[in-house]
Order: sequence, then structure tokens, then C-alpha cells
Amino acid sequence: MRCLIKDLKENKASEIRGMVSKVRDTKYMVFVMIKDRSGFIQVSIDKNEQKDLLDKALSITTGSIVSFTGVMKLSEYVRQGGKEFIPEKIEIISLAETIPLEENANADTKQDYRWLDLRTPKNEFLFNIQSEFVKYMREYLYNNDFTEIHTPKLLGAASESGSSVFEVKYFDTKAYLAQSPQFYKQMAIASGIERVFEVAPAFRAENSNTNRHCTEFTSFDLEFAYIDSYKDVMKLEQELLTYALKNIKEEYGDIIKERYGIDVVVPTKDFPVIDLNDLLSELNKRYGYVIPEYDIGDMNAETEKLAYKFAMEEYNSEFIFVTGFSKEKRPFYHMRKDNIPEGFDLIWRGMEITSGSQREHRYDVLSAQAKEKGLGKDVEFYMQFFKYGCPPHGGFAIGVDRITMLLLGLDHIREAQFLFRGPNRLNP
Ligand code: AMO
Repeated sequence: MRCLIKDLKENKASEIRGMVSKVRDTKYMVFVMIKDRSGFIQVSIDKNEQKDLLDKALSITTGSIVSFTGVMKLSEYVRQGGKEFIPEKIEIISLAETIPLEENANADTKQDYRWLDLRTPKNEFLFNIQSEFVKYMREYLYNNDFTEIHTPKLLGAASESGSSVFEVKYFDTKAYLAQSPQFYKQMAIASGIERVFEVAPAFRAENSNTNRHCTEFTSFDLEFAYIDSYKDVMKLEQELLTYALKNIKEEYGDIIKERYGIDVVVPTKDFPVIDLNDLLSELNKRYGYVIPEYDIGDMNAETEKLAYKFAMEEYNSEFIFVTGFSKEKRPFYHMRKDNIPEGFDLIWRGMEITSGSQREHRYDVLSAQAKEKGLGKDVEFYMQFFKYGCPPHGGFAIGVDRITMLLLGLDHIREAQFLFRGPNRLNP
């Protein structure tokens, strides 16, 4: 029976199974480093005393899957805990060919061999960390009466905007891949569920090759009812992220520092909130920044970067909420007050991680706002959700890939994804 490396007891006969990370052939000994999900251990084979195992030991290659039966010994000569494993039996379960991925391979080759790239020490805990981060965000929501839902990703209409949507053949007709669960999470509110969330893929047909965009990403979406203002939505997001960061720091802070050289910073005060116009005049005053004409009323990558700089300088905060976007730049479903959308973006470490808002739940107003944006037939089904009673509500979406990237200080979003999908990348 397999024994995990962490559970090995001194001198107790056991079988360990795992992946070989290194083989070292020295004058008197062969050392095989083996790793399982609980840790790693050095397996030591004495060339003189264990001649019967020698051929097999020497045929083991890096990456192979092996089983060793033997005993664990404590030895003062062994580093990292002083444990070594002395085998009596070796079985090679899956022999690996020479690994074709060099340490300094370029980004494209790393993607070609992503499963090998994920074996490297830097990536070893990547998905444990991501998974735990999402776990804590979920946990926070469960603790606050939220229900997880699963909405369709195949849609009959091009939802929010036709421009960045993927069209797929659907028998004799066309379907579209969901850009966001926006309409359906709001439908859940109209169904009376009150507080919902979903963690699921979102698809964007954006032909942009930046370090922060992909064509398929994981969206952490939520929506909740009986809010008084979009400020309630921002408050919930602040609490959710603080909760997740606090737990991640406790559990993985040291590993993140060691592998990625970056601190996990747990916010200790409210995230600052600034109106876009005020932000732009601050950025102008401080850094001489002038936003290009076509981005007026919105933010761009440069504004986001400088907003972070400003937030650190002024508030010592890695996060900053920006409000007061122009209605031309925001979706029709945002509630408006004095013609200004009641919504926000959240910037963390120089990048937008969230958009959110209070939604317009009044059918007539929503209808007029859709018309103003030139949206007709495509949103008809969605408009129906607001005809038969719907409470005031709001919500937001966090890009899971982006928060992973920022948490670990990675240069490109593809390093934070299990498998990256971009304009030029559909495989493996
Ligand atoms: P938005 O379009 O701003 O809002 O998306 C929300 C968040 O999703 C992430 N994101 C992306 N991540 C990687 N690649 C992309 N191409 C990409 N596009 C978006 C970002 C972004 O902040 N329905 C609204 C949300 C809401 O109001 O609830 C929406 O989809 O982190």
C-alpha cells in the first residue's frame, strides 16, 4: 500500500510512489529525489551493498514515475530534515524520455509543454495557491448566505455586445459563447435567490496581445439583492478580498515570498475610493499625465498603473476603487444617478481586477438605457426578467487569472492560467 512521504516512520517498511525530480550518480551511491503531493525525499542506493538494485536505479530518468519499497532512516548526513529512504525494491511505473523543456525556454515553448513547465519549482504551488484563494472567496460567500449557481455558456443571443463575442455553429443555427454570466446572475435575483455567485469560464473575442488579456478566463461573479447603493457592493468586495488575502498570507505567505519574491499584503483599512475625474486631475498634477481623447470617461492600462502609484503614495493602499465613469463607456444595465453610472472598477497593483455596479432593476429605465445603446432584440429575453418583480441589486466580477498573476507578481496572465487561450494559442 502506498505511504505518503510525509507519513513515513523511521525503520518501518513502506512503499512510496511518486515522480523523480533528480537522479545523481556518484562514486559510491546513486541518489534519486522523489516527490509526491506531501513532500519529497532522497532515496539512497549504495553501489556496493545494493548491487541487485543498481541497474534499475541507474535506468531511472528525471520525470519518471517510480515505486520504492523499503525503509526510511534518519541520517545526519542528509539535508532538509535528515530523512532518506533505503529501498529494497524498485519499480519503474512510467519511464520518462529526456525532458524537452530547458529552464530558459521561451514563453511559447513553455506553453507547448505546459505540463512540464508546471513541474518546475516556481510553478509547484501555483494551483494550490490559486485554488485556496478561490476557496477562501467561496468560503466568505457561503458564510454570508450566498448560493453557487451554474449558468449556461452557450447562448442564443450575443449578450452585452456583439463585438467581442465568439460565434459557434449550433446544429442548423448559431450560438454564442458567454462573455460573462451577467444576465443570468441577474435572472437568479429575479428568481428570488437573493445572493448568488458563480466561478466559471468567460469568453472574449478580443484580438489583443497584452499581458492581461486572454480569450478564455475564469470569472468569479457574484450578485446580491436588497442593496441600498453600489457602495454596499464595494464594501462586500473589500471584505471578500481581505478575507482571502489574510488566509492566503497565513497559509502560503512564506512560500510566495520564497518562490516569487513578493509579499502578500493584507489590507488593514478601507480601500480608498476616488472619482475618475478627481483621479485624472491628481495624475496630471503629480505625474503630468493626460488621458488620450478616445479614453476619456474610462481608464486604460496607463491610467491603471498610475492609479496604483497614486494609491500607494497617498493612502499606502495596493487597492483603489474608481467610480464616476461615463455612461457611454459603461454597460446599459448599470443604474445611473444624474446620468453617471453607479458603478466602479477596482485596481490592484496597477491593474483592473473587477468591474461592478448597482444594476438598473426598473424595467422602463432599463429599457430606455438599452435603446440608447442601440440594443434591441438581443436583450429582449433579459429585459423580461425585470417585468414581474425584481429587487434592487448589484454585483461584480473578479478575473481569477488576473488576481493570481498579481498575487504572485507574474509578468503575463498566461503564467497564471492552467492553459492559456489567446488569439494565437489554442493548444495544447
Ligand atoms: P468586465 O468585462 O470588466 O465586467 O470583466 C470583469 C473582470 O474580468 C476580468 N477580465 C479579463 N481577464 C482576462 N482576460 C480578459 N480578456 C478579460 N476581460 C475581463 C477582469 C475584469 O475586471 N459583467 C461585468 C461584471 C459585473 O458588472 O458584474 C463584466 O464582465 O479582471
